[in-house]
Amino acid sequence: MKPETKKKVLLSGAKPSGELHIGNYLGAIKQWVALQDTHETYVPIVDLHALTEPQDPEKLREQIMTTAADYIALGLDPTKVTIFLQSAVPEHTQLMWILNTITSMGDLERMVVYKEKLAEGKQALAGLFTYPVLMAADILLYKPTVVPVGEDQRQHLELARELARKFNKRFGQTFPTPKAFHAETGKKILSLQDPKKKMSKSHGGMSYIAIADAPDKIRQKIKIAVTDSGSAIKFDPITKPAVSNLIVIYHLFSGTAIKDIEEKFKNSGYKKFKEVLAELVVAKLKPVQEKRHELLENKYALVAILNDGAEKARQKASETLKEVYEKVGLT
Ligand code: AQP
Repeated sequence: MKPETKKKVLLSGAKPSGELHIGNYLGAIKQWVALQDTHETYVPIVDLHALTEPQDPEKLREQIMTTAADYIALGLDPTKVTIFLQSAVPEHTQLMWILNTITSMGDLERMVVYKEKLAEGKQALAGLFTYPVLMAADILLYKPTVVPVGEDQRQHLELARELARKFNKRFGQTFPTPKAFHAETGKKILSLQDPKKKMSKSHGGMSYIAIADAPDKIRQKIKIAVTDSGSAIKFDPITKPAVSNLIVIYHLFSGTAIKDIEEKFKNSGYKKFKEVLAELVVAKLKPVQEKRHELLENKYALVAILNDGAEKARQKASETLKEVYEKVGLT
C-alpha cells in the first residue's frame, strides 16, 4: 500500500541512549512492524532525548547508527515507513517551545520516570525534567491516530493528550488527541536482575538482552537471570514475577500460549526452562543480527535512508508547525 493511501497515522520512537534491547522490541517496535502496512508510519530515532542524560559524543553517534540498523533489522521497511533523526527535524524543538508555554510545572513534577531517574541518582537536569514536553511535540507534530509505546511511557502520553486538549481549547481544534497502544503482553518486560524494575538500557548489561548480544552472552544472561522461590514454571506475575517475565519472553518469541508453556515445562526445573528459552532467543535474534551487521557494513546507505526520512518528516512537521504558529499569532 502506498503511504499516501494510508489514512491512519502511527508515530513512535526509541532513544539511542544505549543498545536497543528485547524490552524495546517486544513492548514497542514489534507493534510498529505489525502496523506499518496499514498506517502512515513515522518512527524517529529520538536522539535529542538521549541527551537528557550525559552521553559520550562518539558513542552517541555510533548508537544512533546501530539504532537505525536495529529498526530495519527488526522488520521496519524503509520503503514503507519514515525513519529519521529527531534532531534533523527542527520543528520538534520549535513545537516543544510552544507547548512549554502551556505546560504546568505541576504536571511535570508528577512524572514518575523523572522521579525514578532522580531516585537512581541521576542529575536533576532541566532537560530531564522537561523532556515529556519534547515527547508531546514529537507526537503532536504528526497528528497520529495511534502511538504504540511500552507501559513506562503511559504517563508521558497522557501529558501529550492533555497538551493537545489544552491547545485546542485555547487556540481552536488543531491536534487530534493521540491514542496510546500498549501490547497486551509485553508492555513491560522486566529486568532480568531485578523483576521490580523494567528492563532498561541504563540498568546494566546483565539486566537486559540487547538485540545485538552474541549467542553466548544471551545464554549467560538468561542463565544468571534471577528466579523466584519454588521451582515451578508457573505464570503468576504477583508471586512469581521473575519466572512470569521469562514465560512472557518465551511466549512473545515463540507464539506459544502461556498455558501451553506451563504445560510443556511442568516437569522441568528453572535450569532446563532457561536453557530452552536461551536457545529460542538466540535463534530468533540470529537473522536480525545478520541483517543488522549487513546494514552497518554500508553506513552510507543507512544515512541515505535517514536523510530521505527527515525530508519526508519535515514536510508533515512543517505543515503542522505553520498551522500552530498562525494560531498562536506568530505569523
Ligand atoms: N522494559 C520494557 N518493556 C516494554 N517496553 C519497553 N520500552 C522500553 N523499555 C521497555 C519501550 O520501548 C520504546 C522505546 O523506548 P526508549 O528507548 O525511547 O526509552 P526508554 O523507555 O527510556 O527505554 P530504556 O531502555 O529504559 O532506556 P533508558 O534506560 O536509557 O531510559 C518505548 O515505547 C518504551 O515504552
